[in-house]
Amino acid sequence: MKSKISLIFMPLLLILSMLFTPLFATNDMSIIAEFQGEHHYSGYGNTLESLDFNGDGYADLAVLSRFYGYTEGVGGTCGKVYIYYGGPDFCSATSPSLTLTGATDRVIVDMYNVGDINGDGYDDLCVYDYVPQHSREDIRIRFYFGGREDLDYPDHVIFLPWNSYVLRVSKIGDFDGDGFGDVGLHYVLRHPPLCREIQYYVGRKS
Ligand SMILES: [Ca+2]
Ligand SMILES: [Ca+2]
Repeated sequence: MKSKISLIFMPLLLILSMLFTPLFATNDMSIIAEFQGEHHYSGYGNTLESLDFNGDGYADLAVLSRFYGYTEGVGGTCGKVYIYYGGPDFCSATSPSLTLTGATDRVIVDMYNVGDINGDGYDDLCVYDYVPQHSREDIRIRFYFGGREDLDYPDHVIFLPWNSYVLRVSKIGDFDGDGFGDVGLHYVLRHPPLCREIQYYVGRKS
């Protein structure tokens, strides 16, 4: 369990190079940009992914605010994804170009750069969410193909078996050489007293 100190209203610093030097020492280390979450305990920066989502040759920054919507003593966690487009003018004033907000009954838990899984030259993003009931049913991973102008609807959805949860969705490249990027899915299937870890690979056949 992560301590609350990791969840508080902390700025997210994007550092050009650390090289074991103190963060605020006098040296040539440059801070590219500084962002912070929209409210306390939002978990902004809980996950960061770099991908070229709009296909312009510059890496874009995807940030997960894992506890977006949470109010201490009340709850209300939804989770939220922000995508900031990179480029020469990227700085602290850069606003997210795309956002995706979860819901209290469909909480965004994590996100992953899965590479170019539909072979169109744009990097694609995977978002993992679930229904926060005791059964943890309706585990879902949604795929958003890069190049789109919003995140309103996913391009592809995979539902996992009842009583499972995702450990990791991994970018593994074009594993079978068909021109489409493939994805490694690592999840746990909980059927007490047994608990099985499962890994399988998904990809699109040409
Ligand atoms: Ca880009
Ligand atoms: Ca793509």
